[in-house]
Amino acid sequence: MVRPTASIPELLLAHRPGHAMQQPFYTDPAIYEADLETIWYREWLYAFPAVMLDKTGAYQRIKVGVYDVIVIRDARGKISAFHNTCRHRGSVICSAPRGRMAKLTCPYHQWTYDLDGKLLWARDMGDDFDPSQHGLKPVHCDIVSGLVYICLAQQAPDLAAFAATVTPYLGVHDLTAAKVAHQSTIIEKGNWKLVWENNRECYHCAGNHPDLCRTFPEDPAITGVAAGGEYPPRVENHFARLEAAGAPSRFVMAEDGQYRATRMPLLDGAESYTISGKIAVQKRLGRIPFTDAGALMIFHYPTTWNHFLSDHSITFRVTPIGPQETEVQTTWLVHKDAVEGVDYNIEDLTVVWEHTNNEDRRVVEDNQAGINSPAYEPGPYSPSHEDGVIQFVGWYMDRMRTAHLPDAIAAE
Ligand code: 3BY
Ligand code: FES
Ligand code: FE
Repeated sequence: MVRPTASIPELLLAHRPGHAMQQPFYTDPAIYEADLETIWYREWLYAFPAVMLDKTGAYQRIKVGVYDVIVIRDARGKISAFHNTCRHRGSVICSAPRGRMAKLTCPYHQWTYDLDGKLLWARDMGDDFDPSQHGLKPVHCDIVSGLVYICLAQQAPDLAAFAATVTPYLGVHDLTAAKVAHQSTIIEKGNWKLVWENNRECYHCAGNHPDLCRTFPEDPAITGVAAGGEYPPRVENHFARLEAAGAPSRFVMAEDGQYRATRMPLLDGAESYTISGKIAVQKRLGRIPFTDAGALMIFHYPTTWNHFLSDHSITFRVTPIGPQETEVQTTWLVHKDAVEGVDYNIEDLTVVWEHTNNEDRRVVEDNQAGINSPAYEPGPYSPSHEDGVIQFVGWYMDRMRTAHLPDAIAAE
């Protein structure tokens, strides 16, 4: 592959608004590194639903770039996150992706930490050794309506505005009363920004998502970001009906574009993302009084988009693995008392998004492969169908300009 001759500031200045990005943004290891430093190591990152840590000592391990993090529930029920590196000589403490520990014992020399990170025991370290100075290093960790977020920065940005915005929307979905019915983890051979660009439009849906298109409207008003704009009467009526039933629905977006929440109708008569269009889970998760409530869609850059339905909820987590490799983890949540084989079956619950994810993997990989050609030239986005992509690229470019361009130029 041809190495870029341009610097990051030059590439940022060369970006043409309304167009796809220059090739190095999708290919170059130096830009990938800059993405990690500028975005992934600074922003709040969605981890998983809190109900995944259902017992004391249950943990999940999360790797982002060079970081390795343990998220664990302590004896008081508090969920915290720690760097997965022992304060003795640095071994990882948890080597499995998930599990349960009574105490966090390092496998190397058995230094043993409490579930709150405090060092409890270290053998023969001498009289002047101070255990209180050798607790596990904390990682910022917060829970928004049952969804765990972490932040790797020393100083975490504000999460309160996001929490305040989405909490009323999420309340009716009762995510704390959920259990994980299924989880899938796929690797897409494409840059993380291509995964997002693809997610932020449905211009590709009719040509690629036969199963999703049974229930999900291709209408750009549904996926896009016509913020504050006019919605067709069908959508306005849906907002009014759902809000009257106690389910906040109207489109809302962060000032800086990092997140959006909106509850959109599905195709006429459709209730959920199933082949039949009917609900997939008879014992429904959440308190929306009717089944044709559409989908509450929340995204939060750079890690997550979500669909909260009248019967179940689906969260998606994006993790960059390399310049041309991204993990997408999908988690299906159902009511904790819903019984598999009685109230739902995994195949009907998951088939539409398993297919959709696989189709999206293919289009992202094809997109990446074509971009890798020296003949690639950034083309224009559709102003109507791809306004969501323009919005995502705008958010990304803003973050990169703020970090990599001198103030005077970034402000222009
Ligand atoms: O996941 C999303 O946000 C949307 C909905 C369906 C496909 N994608 C464009
Ligand atoms: Fe963990 Fe030695 S590296 S106990
Ligand atoms: Fe798609």
